[in-house]
Amino acid sequence: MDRTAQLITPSAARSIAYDPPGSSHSLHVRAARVLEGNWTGVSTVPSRSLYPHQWSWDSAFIAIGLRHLSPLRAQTELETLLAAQWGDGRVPHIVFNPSVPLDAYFPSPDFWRSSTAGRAAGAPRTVQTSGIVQPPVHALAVWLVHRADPGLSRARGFLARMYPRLAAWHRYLLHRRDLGGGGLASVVHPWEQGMDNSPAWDLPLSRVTPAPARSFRRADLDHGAAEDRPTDLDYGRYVRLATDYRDARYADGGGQFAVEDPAFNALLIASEHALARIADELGAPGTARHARAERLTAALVDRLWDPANGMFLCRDLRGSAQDRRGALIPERGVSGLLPLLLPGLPRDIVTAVVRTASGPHFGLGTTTRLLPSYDLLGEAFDPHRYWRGPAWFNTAWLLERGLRTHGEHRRADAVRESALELAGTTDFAEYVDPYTGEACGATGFSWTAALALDLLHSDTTVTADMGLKGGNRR
Ligand code: 9WN
Repeated sequence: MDRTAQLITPSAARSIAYDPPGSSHSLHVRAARVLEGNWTGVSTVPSRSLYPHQWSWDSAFIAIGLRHLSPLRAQTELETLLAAQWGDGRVPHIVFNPSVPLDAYFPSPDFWRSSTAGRAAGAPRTVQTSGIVQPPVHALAVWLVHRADPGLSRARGFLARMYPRLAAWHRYLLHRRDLGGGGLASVVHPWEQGMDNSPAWDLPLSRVTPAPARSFRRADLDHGAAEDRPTDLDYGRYVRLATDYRDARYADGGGQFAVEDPAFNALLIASEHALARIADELGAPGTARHARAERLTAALVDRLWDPANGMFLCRDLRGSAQDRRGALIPERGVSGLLPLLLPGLPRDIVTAVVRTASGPHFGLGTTTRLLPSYDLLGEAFDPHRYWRGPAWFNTAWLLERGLRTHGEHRRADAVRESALELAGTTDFAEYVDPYTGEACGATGFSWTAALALDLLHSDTTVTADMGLKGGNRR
């Protein structure tokens, strides 16, 4: 039923404009093949070589694209992830595939020891997972997947089964992870925020003593170029933070790293809006959730908006002892532009964020081909090293959606065009040099293919807030 031939047919013709010269297949067909090749039967790996398990926010982005090929598969992707949820509500950042050898990825299940070290926090017994989380894109993905085929979704009770899990996930983040006491969720490890080696983490990470290099073996360097990946020093610190968290039985609040991040919280707020729509659909009015999403938007502005920089910044909760709320980290990362996604963002902030994105620090529509992950003028900028400059397709997709949400269609069209073009010319690269578009990291990367599909198939002619506040758009 679900074979590539069937997955690739609908609307394939729409991608013809993005096919590189000499290519015999449309972008739609090629993206579908990537997702087909990375499908394991119950979920999709981000990359066969570099990331051979299921990742949390990857799966949400992947499901958003998969819904255009197979709504059933998209539902299954999210169901598999949420089946590995812990009793305390956290959704783990990796769900391990038991048939993959332990040395294929580091840190492996024997590092995290979820079923023993995570027992008090309610880790599942039947599946091995990591103990940290990733950005909460899931309610948004569930909502968009439902809208792709509401009949199938209702017949399978998709929303009714997902809703309590998503509600518990948001509860975990808003209660156990409100480490700053101001209503926002904190991340306790750079991997949680998803932009692993962003220069925004350099300051908070500088206080962390790295684990000795001989105490672990990186598997990523078997597949990725060392100059495109985080350094050994970064890895030593990632390992120290994860080890300490595990040894504290994954109890929250005690770690050395605690940061409030704008993109993580913006995705949580967008997902709160989505959860409100899901509640409406299930006949339990989501008004209170919409109101909560608006309150969270106000908290985001209150705690992380920096008018002088015209963008949101991260707050380092373990920073200055004098400032009860911690200090804002003076680094411009792409994360600080992504609250544009929020329908309730005040107009003056929208204007300032769009100006910053289009200015010299990010070069949108001027010096860059795709939105860089970090300040082009920042001291730490490196066009090839992971999240320290390269452009990623998930952030481009989020910006495109944000621009459309606020009626910036011309700019959104330009982001869409270049993301589609670069996805095609780089064979769905993991990330690209923001100036030249040269491929970096893995190719055949799942969220690049999935989000290219979504951009190909989403309606660009109407205001697209992804139906978060009402209406019937996909
Ligand atoms: C650690 C899977 C993940 C993405 C992250 C990206 C990278 C892992 C790694 O790959 O992180 O979680 O090994 O570097 O930074 O955003 O989810 O694609």
